[in-house]
Amino acid sequence: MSWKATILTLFPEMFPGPLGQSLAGKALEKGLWRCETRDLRPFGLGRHKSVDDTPFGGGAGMVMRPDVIDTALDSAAGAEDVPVVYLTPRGRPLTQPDIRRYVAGAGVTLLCGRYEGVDERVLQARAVEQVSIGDYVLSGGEPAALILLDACIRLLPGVMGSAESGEEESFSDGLLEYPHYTRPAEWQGRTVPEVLLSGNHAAIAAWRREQSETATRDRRPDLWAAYSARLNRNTTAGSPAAFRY
Ligand code: JFB
Repeated sequence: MSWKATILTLFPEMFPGPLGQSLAGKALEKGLWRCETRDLRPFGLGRHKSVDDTPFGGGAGMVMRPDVIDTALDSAAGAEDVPVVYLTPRGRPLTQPDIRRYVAGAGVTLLCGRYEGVDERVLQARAVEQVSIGDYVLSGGEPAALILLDACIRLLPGVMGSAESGEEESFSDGLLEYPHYTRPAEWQGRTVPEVLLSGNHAAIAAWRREQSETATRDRRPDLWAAYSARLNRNTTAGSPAAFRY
């Protein structure tokens, strides 16, 4: 059975969305992954199929009811033994190791909230993983779910072809990527760094490493600190650079 994404959402028509195109779309057609949505609306209560209610303690907005989400998750229980992930600005940051872990399993169940989010109790009761895609505010979990899935799908066996097979890029050694150049060698008066035309592969590798380090130091002090700490640990211990992120 292929890798399966089960998505609980009030907006099932948002899926596969952009993942029906390009690399992910081809993979979907080839059956390398499946995209199954569960509309939350039919699990709503009363004549209006309400999925939300006012927050205890007061405040703005509405909160998605735990009973409604619980029943919806039961119905997705066919997605046996896969992690249930709730995309939320309160979550811990989603990282590439998370993505690799999801890809290693049979799939994921993604809970997409709207309004102010989901009642905390159902998240605790069902051991739901809470993750965030970044420090900015979305209107709901669906775009975050699409991003999580995009990151997973490109790592699935057979999706990418061995040339760029997924993991040889940003973050794989904890540094940002070096910059890329292609033809023409001169464009609008801008040239390509000499070393890249030299054919000297050792010099090219050294230049790329330096570019990666400079970009990481300037743009991502958080990654740089982690990388530096690791380097120090490995050099003071006398161990070679056998580390893989
Ligand atoms: C995810 C969401 C909302 C509370 C709720 C459901 N990085 C991220 N930013 N925003 C979200 C996210 C992730 N992952 C996100 C799910 C929901 C936002 N909202 C709206 C906004 C602010 N506070 C509802």
